Amino acid sequence: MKAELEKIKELLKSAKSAVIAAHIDPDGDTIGSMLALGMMLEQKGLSITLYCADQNPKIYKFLPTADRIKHELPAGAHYDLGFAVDASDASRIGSRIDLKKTAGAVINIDHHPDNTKYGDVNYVARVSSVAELIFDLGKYLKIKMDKNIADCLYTAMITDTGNFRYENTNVKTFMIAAELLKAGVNTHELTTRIYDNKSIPSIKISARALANIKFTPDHKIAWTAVTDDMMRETKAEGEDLIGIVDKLRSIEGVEVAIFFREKGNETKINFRSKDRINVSEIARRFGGGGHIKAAGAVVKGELAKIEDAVVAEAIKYLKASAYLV
Ligand SMILES: [Mn+2]
Repeated sequence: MKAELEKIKELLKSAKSAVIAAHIDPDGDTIGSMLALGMMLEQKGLSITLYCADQNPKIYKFLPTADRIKHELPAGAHYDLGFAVDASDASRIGSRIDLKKTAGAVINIDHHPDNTKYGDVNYVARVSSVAELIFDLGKYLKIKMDKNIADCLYTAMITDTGNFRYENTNVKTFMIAAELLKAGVNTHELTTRIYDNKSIPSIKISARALANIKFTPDHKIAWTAVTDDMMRETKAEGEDLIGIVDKLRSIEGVEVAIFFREKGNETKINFRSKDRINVSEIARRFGGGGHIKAAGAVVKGELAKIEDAVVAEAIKYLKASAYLV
C-alpha cells in the first residue's frame, strides 16, 4: 500500500482542488470517510467539494462538515483530483457525474473485494472499513488528527464493523479506534447517536417487516419484503429500513437473510450471511455484488416474482455448498 500512498502524496503536491464522492445509498463508512478525508485535505491547503448523489441519512447529519455535502455539481465543474470512497465501481457514485471527466486524476479508495480498479490510483485493501485506509493516509500525510476527523472516522468504523462485532474487526481496527479515542472521540456519545436514535416510523416499518417473515423448512434462509404501500402507511423513508436484514440474520439457525424492498418498478435486495455462505455470489447472479457476508442487488420487475426467483437461487446455492439438508 506504500506505493499507492506515495502516489497520492505526489498528486497532492500540485493539486489545488479536489472533489470527494461518496457512493449512492450512502452508509456510515462512505459518509464518515468522505468527511474525514475532506478535513484532512483542507489541512493540506486544498479546496474541497464533498459530493453524494443521494441524501445523507439523518443519523449522520450531526457529523462535522456534513452540512457541506453537495448533491449536484455546478455545470462544467472541474477539479484537479477526484476521490471516490467506498465505491467498488465508478458507477457506485451515481450516473450524474463522471469522475474521469470531472477530475484530472481519479483516486479510488475502497475495501470491497470486487473493486474494479477504475482509478488512476487504486488505494484498495481488504480492511474493515474505508476509514482504516483514510486513517493510514492521514498518518502518511502527517495530518493532525483532531476530534472532528476522529468522530467521522470512528462513525465510519463502527457502522462497517457492526460496532466491532463482525469478522473484519481485528487488532489493527482496535488500534486505530484507540487512536481515535485519544483524539477525543466519546464512544458512548457516538454509539448512542447511531444506535439509540431510531425514528418511530423505523420501528413501525420493522414491526411490519418482521410480522411477515418467511423461512425455508429448515429455517436456514429467512426473508421478508417491504412494499411501497407499507412505506406509505408507516411514513417510513429508505434509511428507516437499515438493520432489518440484520435482525433476520440474528435468528437462531438462520444462515442467510434476505430483505426485499419494493421501490416503484424495482426491487432492492439485501443479503446477509451469518457464517459460511458467500452471499455476494448469490447477489452476483442478479447483477449485484458486495462482500462475503453483506451484499445487494437491484432487480426490475414484480416483487413477488423476484422474491420467488431470489429465494430459489439462494436455496440452490446453499445446496451446491452442501449446506442445506
Ligand atoms: Mn465500507
